Amino acid sequence: MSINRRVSTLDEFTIQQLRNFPNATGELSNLLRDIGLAAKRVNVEVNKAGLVDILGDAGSTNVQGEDVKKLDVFANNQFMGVLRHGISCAGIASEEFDDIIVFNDEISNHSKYVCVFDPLDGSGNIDVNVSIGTIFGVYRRVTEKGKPCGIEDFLQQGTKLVAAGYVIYGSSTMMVYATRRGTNGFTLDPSIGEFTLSHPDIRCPEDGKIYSVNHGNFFQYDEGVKKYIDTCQKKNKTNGGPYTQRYIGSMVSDMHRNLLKGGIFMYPGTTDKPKGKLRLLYECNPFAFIIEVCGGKATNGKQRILDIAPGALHERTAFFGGSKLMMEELEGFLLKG
Ligand code: AHM
Ligand code: MG
Repeated sequence: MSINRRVSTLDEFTIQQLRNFPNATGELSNLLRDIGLAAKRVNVEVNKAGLVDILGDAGSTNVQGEDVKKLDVFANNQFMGVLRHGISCAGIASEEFDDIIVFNDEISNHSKYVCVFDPLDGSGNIDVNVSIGTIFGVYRRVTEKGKPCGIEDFLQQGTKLVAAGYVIYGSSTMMVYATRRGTNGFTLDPSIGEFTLSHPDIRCPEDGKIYSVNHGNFFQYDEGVKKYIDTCQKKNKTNGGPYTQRYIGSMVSDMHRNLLKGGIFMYPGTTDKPKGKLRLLYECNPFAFIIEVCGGKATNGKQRILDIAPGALHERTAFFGGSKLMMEELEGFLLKG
């Protein structure tokens, strides 16, 4: 089989994008390619996850005598490793670490960006072969170049994101990333080991018929959320209901499906956890950025997710995001309470 040269690889695409910015240094393109590289390594290990009994369990030694690491730790190390050794990133904040990691070397201190990520979101699903993902966001640092980065580089509002994206390790592996110019999706072609442009200029359908929420928590949700869910289940001429309920329990998979097909994803606060479960920096902000670039909306029920000023690295927030018209219908219910 010959290679189809009409299809751009991730590397080619990011380099082509550079031509739109004559003064660009290429650091963002580099950073995105680094993330693609780490994703390929993680993909190989995720695909072997079902062989854990043969290869050895996490924390044990496998048949080759190597230490086996938990997959989320492995993924974390891969993303941290490529970003540390690349030229574009001054430091990271990861869902896996309590504090930021400042790279603090000559090259990194001169880098323009910092990166936040959840290396393997939904990792509780690994054992049962359900799709999981990596989520990331890129900020331009606000601290002085030439010096180590600091916490203020990471505690920026989502409106300041330069890029955000995710990798879904699913029936095929895809990397999707958004900048203010648009959102593009790349599918990994395993035969050549390259991410290739498969979903150019993704737009989220303005309306949809899928709602995604953990129904088990229904009686712990606010009245407005309960009434909206109730409406989703009813035959309703104005909204075209009843809607279809789809909930994988893996945010990347749920958001990816709804982004392409049209729908709404919700992780509301509950009486036990008023701020819900999802983290603002690593999960909610990147997805809010992506969905907005694609024409949709994301809020915490009271304000736009991207406007929230983060107070702490690991803070959580309720999250509602998806197709514009579905979000507006939901907002009507949340306002009334
Ligand atoms: P994690 O970061 O511990 O993997 O948890 C995040 C995941 C999301 O991917 C998913 O949307 C959510 O947890 C599901 O939670 P729940 O099982 O409470 O519905
Ligand atoms: Mg997570």
